[in-house]
Amino acid sequence: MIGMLLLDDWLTHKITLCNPSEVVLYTNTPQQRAALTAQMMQDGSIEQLAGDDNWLHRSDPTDVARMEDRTFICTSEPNKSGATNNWISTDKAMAVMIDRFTGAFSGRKMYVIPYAMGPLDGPFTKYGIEVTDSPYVTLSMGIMTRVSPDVLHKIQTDNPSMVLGMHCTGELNPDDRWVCHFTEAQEIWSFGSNYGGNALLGKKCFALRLASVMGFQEGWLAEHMLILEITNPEGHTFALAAAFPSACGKTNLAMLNSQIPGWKVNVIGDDIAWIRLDDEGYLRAVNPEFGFFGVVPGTSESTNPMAMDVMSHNTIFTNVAVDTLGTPWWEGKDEEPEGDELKDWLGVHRNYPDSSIRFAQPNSRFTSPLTNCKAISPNWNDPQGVRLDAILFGGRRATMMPLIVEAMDWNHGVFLGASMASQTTAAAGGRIGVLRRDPMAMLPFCGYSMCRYLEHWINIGHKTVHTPRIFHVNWFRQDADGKYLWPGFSANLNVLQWITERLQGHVGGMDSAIGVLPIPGDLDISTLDVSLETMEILSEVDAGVWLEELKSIETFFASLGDDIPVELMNQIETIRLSLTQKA
Ligand code: SAT
Ligand code: MN
Repeated sequence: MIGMLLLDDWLTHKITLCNPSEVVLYTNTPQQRAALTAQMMQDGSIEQLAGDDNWLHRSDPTDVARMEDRTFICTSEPNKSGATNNWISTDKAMAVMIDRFTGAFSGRKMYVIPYAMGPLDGPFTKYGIEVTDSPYVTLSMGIMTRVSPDVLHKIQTDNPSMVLGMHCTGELNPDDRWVCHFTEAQEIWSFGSNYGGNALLGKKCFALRLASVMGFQEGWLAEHMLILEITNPEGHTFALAAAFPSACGKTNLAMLNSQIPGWKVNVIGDDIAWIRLDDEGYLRAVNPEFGFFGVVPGTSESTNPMAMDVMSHNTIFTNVAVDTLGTPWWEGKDEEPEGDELKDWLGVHRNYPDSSIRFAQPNSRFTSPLTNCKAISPNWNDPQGVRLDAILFGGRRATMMPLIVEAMDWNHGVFLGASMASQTTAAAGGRIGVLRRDPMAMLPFCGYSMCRYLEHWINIGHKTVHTPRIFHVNWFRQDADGKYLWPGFSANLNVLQWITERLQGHVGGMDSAIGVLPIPGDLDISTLDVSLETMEILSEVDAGVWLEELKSIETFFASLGDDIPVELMNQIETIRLSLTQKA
């Protein structure tokens, strides 16, 4: 991290290193944005789509998701990064980066982007500079983070510490792709990928990996969580944060379209929450981001009408297909494209329909400003954030995990988060559909030791006075034929309803070995096509299966290091005892 006074020196050094043809200080003014867009249309890196201010970018075919095996935590001493991160020494990583960046901007423009993470005058807001050679990254940063002349002015007058980020497109060679986090200096160097979390350095690199380290040092939490507010017919509003791995429905839940009269859901964020303890002992959450970077395939008027509206204007699409009218198209859109031909995500003309190919890349995305969302909370830009009433954890689990379970207390809740597991998706490189444990959905995003991180979670909860209640949800349980048992999407509101009723003390619960389950009939399904028998299956806890699950959790915890918090190990013993007594 560096203050403004040293920034000039830093930048001068980087200009000499990278040797650009021109340096552009990008503050996202309408003129700058228009000029950049025009230039990108000309060089072919975007094309205009139908509608108001909609654009399509095609990434390199090898560069379509985060690459966890090319993502590094770099510290001076080994093992500080913990068992779950790829570690390289600061010296080695910096030598590789200096080598890659030397002269790498020759003949290209260097964009220098000052940005803020969080509301401009917020006490918890942090600042960064991203240097990049990519116009696409520059344009996207202008949507995903706060970039403006005001932000530049703030940086120049207040001289805050800043996270510095270097990004270079390079050859886009998958084997020479590097996303390096220097957690001691709080610097990011990213080479060889222009995709989302690899290249928009404010997002996962700063707001999660580096911020998790800051949070550990400063006593707060940087989390892979959506933030929403739910209001009941009496006008009582509850704030919830929820952690799910990438592409498990965070955006859909955050933009939930209430079908139940009198209930409403407002979104504050769909991916990242910075959470702090306030003076009265509440946990407060802000969304440090300024936009949505959501998965497109599967989004339709029936699954997420709000997202459909969000991406109807001022949006950059990445890797979707496009029809002859310039309307974007993707699998699961539930609308036929115009004509019998589509350009697929690679830009190749293809006959439509053709069930043997994917027209849109499975991890294709939309990048839109938060303010596009009609369901944005009135508190979305509150510099103090919102007080959290509940925290949700969840994953994609075909079996055994109930629809909803409430933790007995904070430590048990942290255990539910720590033992979270999910079938992998297309959001990250690698195999799809494999079960992997992903504590708090932070496995790819925690910038230090997972054991220390979990201990930090335990400690923060114990400092709260008004402790948020913790729940675990699973929308993805399937029957023997692989059919989802729960309708998901807008039906998830019925689950949120039960949560608010628990918070108000209006409903009881059934104690089980793994947590508190809804009493049959309490979770209202009258608006849904779900039977009571299905609800029973969705609340089933099979002792034999769970005893096996505990073994697998134990093995996983051991893989995190030998200093897993004793509070979490104790949870395993308590649950095992309870299961064996019941079995
Ligand atoms: O590419 S990103 O990491 O920004 C999106 C995601 O996987 O959540
Ligand atoms: Mn994410």
